[in-house]
Amino acid sequence: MQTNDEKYMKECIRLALKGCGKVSPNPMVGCVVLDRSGKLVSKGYHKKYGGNHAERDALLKLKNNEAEGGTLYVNLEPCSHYGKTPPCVDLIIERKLKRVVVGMKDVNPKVDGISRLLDAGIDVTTGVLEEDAKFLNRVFIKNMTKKLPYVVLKTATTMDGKIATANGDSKWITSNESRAEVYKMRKNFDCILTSSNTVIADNPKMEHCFKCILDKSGRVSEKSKIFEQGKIYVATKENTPLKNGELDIKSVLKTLYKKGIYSVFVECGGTLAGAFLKENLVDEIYQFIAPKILNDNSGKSCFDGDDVTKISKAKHLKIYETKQIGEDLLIKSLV
Ligand code: AOF
Ligand code: ZN
Repeated sequence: MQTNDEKYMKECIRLALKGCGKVSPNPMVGCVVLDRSGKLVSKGYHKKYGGNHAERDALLKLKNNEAEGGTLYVNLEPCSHYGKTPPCVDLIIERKLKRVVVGMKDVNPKVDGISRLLDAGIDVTTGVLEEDAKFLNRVFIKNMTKKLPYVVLKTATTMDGKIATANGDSKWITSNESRAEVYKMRKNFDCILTSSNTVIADNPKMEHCFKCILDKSGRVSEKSKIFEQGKIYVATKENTPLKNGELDIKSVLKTLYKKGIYSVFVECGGTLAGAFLKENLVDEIYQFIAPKILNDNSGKSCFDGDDVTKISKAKHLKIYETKQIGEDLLIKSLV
């Protein structure tokens, strides 16, 4: 049974999602206002980066006294700082709300809205559908707390986890439909990241506005198709520190973050994918699985690594979505 608070918080999250793809690097936020009799009188959401916050959007639709004694629902702690807009808490206090229900506390260190509301004598309930609120803004949380882009790694494998034969043949493991889905997915990220190995082996075009190639020794030719379009940042040993003789991936991600890249879609072979995973730099995996079995243990695996002798040492992911695409299966999981 869901409570009333949960019902309205769900609505906040639904409204927040309307800002998806338009508010980055800000969080997605939705807001619902009930008047003192408990009637839903206004809704709002954060529509675009730099625009009004959800609470302001919802409250400004009401007459000055219409929310007095009422309840405001919002999936993220209302802000208390002057950013691109004035503090939402000031408006909430001014409009004399009686109660504020919050999904999650803001991870932005500038924000301390809950204590401001409590000081003003407003009742505050926090943590309603907190897990859903955190899942919604997982990119924002990663950016704010780690100062790193959110990383999603894509892989396309046979049912026995192979991405190519031993001599590198990989075209194609998954169906046309899956590959079309990948083209669509790329648009949801600020950057596609790949390795020199992939560029040299497959010569992919990887259409996108911003691409990053990890190419320690400058082996990739500028005549490769990937250079035909979009901006490209090539990480080499000249501009990136090394770790165990390889480019330090975390440094590359830090550099990308400083360039305003908040999310990265990694498409590469088993070597780099394995390194990303081992360094705990992957937030999510999108795995396409084709109904094919290579049946050859010399085939290339999707995640290379060293000997692991105990299953208890395996990375344990959390699947949050599965979908059939053409004849393949797409599994999305949190690492
Ligand atoms: C809210 N509601 O709808 C959003 C919030 O630069 P600004 O003024 O847009 O402030 C951005 C910060 O404000 C952002 O990092 C986050 O902490 C908070 N965003 N807060 O109460 C909203 N978008
Ligand atoms: Zn605000």
